[in-house]
Amino acid sequence: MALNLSLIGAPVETGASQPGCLMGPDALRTAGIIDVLRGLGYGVRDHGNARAAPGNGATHANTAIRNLGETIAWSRALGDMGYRAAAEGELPVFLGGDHSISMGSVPAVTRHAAEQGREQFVLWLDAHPDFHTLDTTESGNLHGTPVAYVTGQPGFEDHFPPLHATVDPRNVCLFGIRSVDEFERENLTRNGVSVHDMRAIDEHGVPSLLNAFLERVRAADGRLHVSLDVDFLDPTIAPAVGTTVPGGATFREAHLVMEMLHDSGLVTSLDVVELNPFLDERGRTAKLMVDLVASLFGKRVMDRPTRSY
Ligand code: 4U7
Ligand code: MN
Ligand code: MN
Ligand code: MN
Repeated sequence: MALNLSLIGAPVETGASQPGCLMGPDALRTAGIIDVLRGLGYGVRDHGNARAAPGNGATHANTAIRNLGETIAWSRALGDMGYRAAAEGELPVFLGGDHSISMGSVPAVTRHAAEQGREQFVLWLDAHPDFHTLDTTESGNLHGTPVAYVTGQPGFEDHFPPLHATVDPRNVCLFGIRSVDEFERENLTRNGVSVHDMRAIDEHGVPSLLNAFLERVRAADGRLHVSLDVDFLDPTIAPAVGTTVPGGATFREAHLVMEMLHDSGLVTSLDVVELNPFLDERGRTAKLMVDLVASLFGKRVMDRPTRSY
């Protein structure tokens, strides 16, 4: 892992139905993310909260879509900032903001990977696949669309910034899934996306499923972006999210994922998204997210021989 982390605050809530994610980056800072990462030995550069140009009033034939122009502007701004951080050799950590920020973060790192001749992989830790296109979203909430955009599904090209490189859908692993819309189910299979739903995690456990994916990343000498949606976690431990779905990852499962990611040494960028501090209980979800990020960057209970996966 790179030694310098670039924190990019993305105060975005225009992709979600409920307001509040705007406060996410500041809540993560209040919960101590900078000191925790410095304490683990990293150089941390906090770029503060990004700003986007005003929305251009873009519209779409699907009139359910909300805040299209604003989301396009955020994709462009975060795409530029993230690309610069990655090109300077830092490891970008995007502090959301709702999940539409990944329409900037993932293209940014995928562009950098392509320029290095490296393949981009994405681990999507989420209750939802976020695989709607502009034509299929019924809620119109664009935080349900980033995986479709970054893998080059049709219909985005007339609206969103052109992608320097797309992520091969077969290099995407969705993990923790338990709320899938009909269109998503069919299209995920057609595109060869790996989907590990909660049933798969119950039956096989975190280690075998995650190790298989990490081995693929390693074999391809790929770069790995991790996108952590708060609703990956069970709502009983992480209430501060607008889209709660019961039956999520436990405290122990989530920490194990983070610890395995750290031991792999493969992670090259991260999103922490969907934290809605307005819905939190005395900062407990914000603190949990910071603790998970700490585990991903090397916090451990005991030293142990590093296992190579
Ligand atoms: B999140 C949903 F219908 N699929 O499109 C939609 F269930 O970033 C949810 O994962 C999207 O929180 C959830 O609105 C987006 C819905
Ligand atoms: Mn999501
Ligand atoms: Mn989700
Ligand atoms: Mn959500």
